[in-house]
Amino acid sequence: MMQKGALNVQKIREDFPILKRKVSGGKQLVYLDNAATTQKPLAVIDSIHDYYMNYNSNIHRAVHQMAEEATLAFETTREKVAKFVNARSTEEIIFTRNATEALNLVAYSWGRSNVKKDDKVVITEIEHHSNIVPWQILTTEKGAKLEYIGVDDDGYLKMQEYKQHLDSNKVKLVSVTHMSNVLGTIVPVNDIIKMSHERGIPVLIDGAQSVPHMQVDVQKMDCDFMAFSAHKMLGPTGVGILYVKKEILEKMPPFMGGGDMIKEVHKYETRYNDLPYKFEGGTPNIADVIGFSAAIDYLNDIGMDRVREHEIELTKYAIDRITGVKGVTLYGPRNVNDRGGVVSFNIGDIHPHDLATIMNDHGIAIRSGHHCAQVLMERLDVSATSRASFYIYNTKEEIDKFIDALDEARRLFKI
Ligand code: 7TS
Repeated sequence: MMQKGALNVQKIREDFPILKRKVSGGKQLVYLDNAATTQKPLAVIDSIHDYYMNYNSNIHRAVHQMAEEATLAFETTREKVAKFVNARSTEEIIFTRNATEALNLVAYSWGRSNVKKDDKVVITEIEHHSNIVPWQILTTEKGAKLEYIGVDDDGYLKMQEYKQHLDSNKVKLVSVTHMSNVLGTIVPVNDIIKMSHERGIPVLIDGAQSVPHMQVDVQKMDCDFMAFSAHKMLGPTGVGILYVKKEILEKMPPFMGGGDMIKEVHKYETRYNDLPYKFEGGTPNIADVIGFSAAIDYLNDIGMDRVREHEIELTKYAIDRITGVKGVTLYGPRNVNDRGGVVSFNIGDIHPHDLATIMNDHGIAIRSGHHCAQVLMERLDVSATSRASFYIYNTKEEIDKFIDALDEARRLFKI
């Protein structure tokens, strides 16, 4: 049953045993690295344990009872995923290892058969490396061009540049993140998709940072492809999801050949399996896909609107407090309605790794570095930033601890 009102964070925290952990010689853990990966509730851990303890079997093959149970549990997750993002059917949901593999699947399968010499693939300056490198590989191989939509100083995409790219007539694909993992910027994907479709160009959405944090509806958005990862939304590692509109998927050649993706194999030819299995060669990550089901149930029980509300509240609080700390440079939009729960910053000339080390001494886990977004780092003219990122179990008290530690670092470095 979906809950109502503000989140009962203390109750939620009870479901995450790891949050009780002490680190750095007895300090209470404050986990603020959720954009990298989130913690897992007991229900997810138990579900994986239950699979290995009670019905471990390969799927889609044998007729014995345990194989049927495993297949059913695996396919139940697919149904839940389809519903979670409002796909038309489970045929449109492909399991991969992570968002990176999902993005690469599109580049290798759809990209290789559709992108030709002198065509353009349009991405943005705020992309994660996983939505840059596959397109560099593809465009280099094909003699095609990779073009960027720039980002302005407030962290918003330069939509005028996007229009100019579209007007150049050679664009074959637009691939953009829904939410920046550094700036937090929520990209106006509806406008991007609409403008692109007016010219018959498909759009791939990197939903790795959006699907875990807000309601995402692929039909409403009308994206053609969307990639995301289970591990960033309470689920296990090793499970990625690729959504593709069925009419596009039907025309795509397979990504990897092997078991499970075939119907019949003869000496020199193969008939491929039905959708989506045609794109799932080899034994998949059965245990973790099954575990992901419990993560989706958990998020559904809370309701994605409430997840988003909680993060808006935390982000607003964090931005208000951090802007009061002397020497801080904050990146990304100031309006919390335009951003997710990711706060990237620098303070004086403290190297982010030094800051993260000081934070760690206080038991606080934040991320420092380029966040796999070096193109954006170049645009911001920095080599690295520090980043705090939030989820359903984080509290304002934890943000207070983070600000206190930041203040202490500032005093230590005499800023
Ligand atoms: N796209 C975005 C926007 C991401 O933030 C990430 C991971 C990926 C793709 C790749 O996801 P994966 O599951 O295939 O690794 N982002 C981060 C991060 O910000 N810190 O660690 C991983």
